[in-house]
Amino acid sequence: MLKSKIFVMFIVTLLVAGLVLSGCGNSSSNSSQTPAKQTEKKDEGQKLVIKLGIGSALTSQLGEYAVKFKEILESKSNGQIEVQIFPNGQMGNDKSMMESLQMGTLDMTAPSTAPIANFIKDFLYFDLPMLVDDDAAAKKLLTSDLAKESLKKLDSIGIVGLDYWVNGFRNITNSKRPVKTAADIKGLKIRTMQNPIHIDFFNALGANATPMAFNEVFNALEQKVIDGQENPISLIYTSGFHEVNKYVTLSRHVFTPYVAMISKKTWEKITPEQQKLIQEAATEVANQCFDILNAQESKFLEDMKSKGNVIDELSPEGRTQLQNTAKEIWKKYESEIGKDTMQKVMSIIGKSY
Ligand code: TK8
Repeated sequence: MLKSKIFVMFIVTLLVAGLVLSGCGNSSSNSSQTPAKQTEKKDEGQKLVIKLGIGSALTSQLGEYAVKFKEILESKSNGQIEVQIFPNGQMGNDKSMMESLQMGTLDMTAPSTAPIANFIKDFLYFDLPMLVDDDAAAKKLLTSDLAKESLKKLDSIGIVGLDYWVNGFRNITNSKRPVKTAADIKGLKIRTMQNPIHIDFFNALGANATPMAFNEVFNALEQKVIDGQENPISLIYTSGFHEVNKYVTLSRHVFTPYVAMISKKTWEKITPEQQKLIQEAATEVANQCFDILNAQESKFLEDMKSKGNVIDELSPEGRTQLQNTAKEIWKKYESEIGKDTMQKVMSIIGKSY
């Protein structure tokens, strides 16, 4: 009797151990941050490892793009290329990750165009406020020859631009009050991206624009160093900004893209075949961005409503005020962006100014 009991326990122990071991195996192969298993590395000396750093969480739209990119590239290369994702600004902020690409200490990242404009002025036109009204116009701009030419300009700073991924339409959040008009924005201390157009726009609306890197925003909001910030819903939600900012206005005041980019040092080290696979994977992700983003945003918005966030639209009057202020900013930046480029942008999206 005792013997059979011990035997049963022995079998159960073996089964449990087996389950635990196979479970571990699964989770480590799913995890993007686990370094490749040492034994595997030895067998596959040819394997190319691409380190991709992003500023936001794996659950954000950019996180989902990064995971898609990894899946596509690893499967297309039959496992000969491995993508390791470092989310949450672990590898630095947009600016410092770009600098790491220049030095060759990080392979890939995808910053917003706003901080890119500090390296290459040509990217400034993307951040003009109240310019892009809907997904259709955004798609036209992102797939235009003008946008493709801008990507090529990254070459001069030691970076290869692969394609545009979508950050999205940005919305204002704050802890003080509902924002429906320009008057409601007045006096609010709002974090903006580190880009002169964003800073000028919010200051012109009467806010106290406070530029800072993305990974500092949550703490600054929580400690009330700033009252609010502006970002697409996906980043507001996955960064927890809605937990410290009750009021959300679907202002959609600017549409910002990401640029998926790779270090020129890495690019020149790899084979033309590997380059082709990386380019194709980045473009496949680009083609799926709007679907991924829109699915996330409607889900997150519902959840924010159920958690007690106050979600507003700009009033018609408020929208006109923002549009008028935006037009002043367009004029202000006309010479820096170039009249010719401004005209191209307007004709791509079907607007005049
Ligand atoms: C993430 C940033 C972020 C951007 C910002 O690294 O800074 O507000 O929207 O997505 O690029």
